[in-house]
Amino acid sequence: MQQKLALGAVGFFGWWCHNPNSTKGQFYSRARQPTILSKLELIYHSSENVEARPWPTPVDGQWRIEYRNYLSNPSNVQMGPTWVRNGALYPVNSLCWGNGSPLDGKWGVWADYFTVRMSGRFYFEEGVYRFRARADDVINLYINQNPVILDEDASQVNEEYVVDRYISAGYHNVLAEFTELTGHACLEFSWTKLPVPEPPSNLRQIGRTITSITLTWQDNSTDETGFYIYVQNGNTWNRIATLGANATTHTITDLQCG
Ligand SMILES: [Ca+2]
Ligand SMILES: [Ca+2]
Repeated sequence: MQQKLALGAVGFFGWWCHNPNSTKGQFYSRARQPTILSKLELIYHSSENVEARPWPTPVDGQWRIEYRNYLSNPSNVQMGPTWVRNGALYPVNSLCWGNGSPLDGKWGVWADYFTVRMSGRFYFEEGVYRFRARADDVINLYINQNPVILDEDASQVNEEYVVDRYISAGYHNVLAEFTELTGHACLEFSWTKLPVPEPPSNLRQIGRTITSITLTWQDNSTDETGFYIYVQNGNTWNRIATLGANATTHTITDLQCG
């Protein structure tokens, strides 16, 4: 159920701090004097007034975007979200706020020292994906809580990070955490599924001794990073060699007559 609050200009200039474990929300005025508002959990700002409404629950395939302030240093305590919404980023996975506060402060964060936490559960086909990210100031990207990109040097802005990562088929939790320090604020990140290289063909034996065989094959791909050689033992395939790109021959040694 929605509640309309007659906070007017006071609400417009303030920001909200919400404790997710509490049924109370805290409103901070410009002077940072908290006023406890009972049973006010979830907040939405518009240009004319302030409404309380449930923050949306996460939806598969959508970003959940949370804005937060923090106090002058990333290591300091972050405040609760000032604004939460579900949906697409706009433009896709790319946001720039310039030097001012996002949406002139109507999302409750300052021009400096704020974070944007973007999380979602997205479906991936099996494959190798190329993740890219850059930010002014910091972007960290996680898949299933495992770091994919860690932008640990906040003094370097807008450097591009590119990481290739195998992703199994199914839903995976993606988390992108952006941190703005001062000045201009901008971030972009994306992922694309890399094409699968054309498989080799015409595998054949071209030499042998009593303990070895030499194999060759036709290399049909121009975008491979290498070749794996597997040997079948019963129902199990064991990888016995890793070769570089464009390899077309390999000698398997230490064989025993059986
Ligand atoms: Ca900045
Ligand atoms: Ca090749």
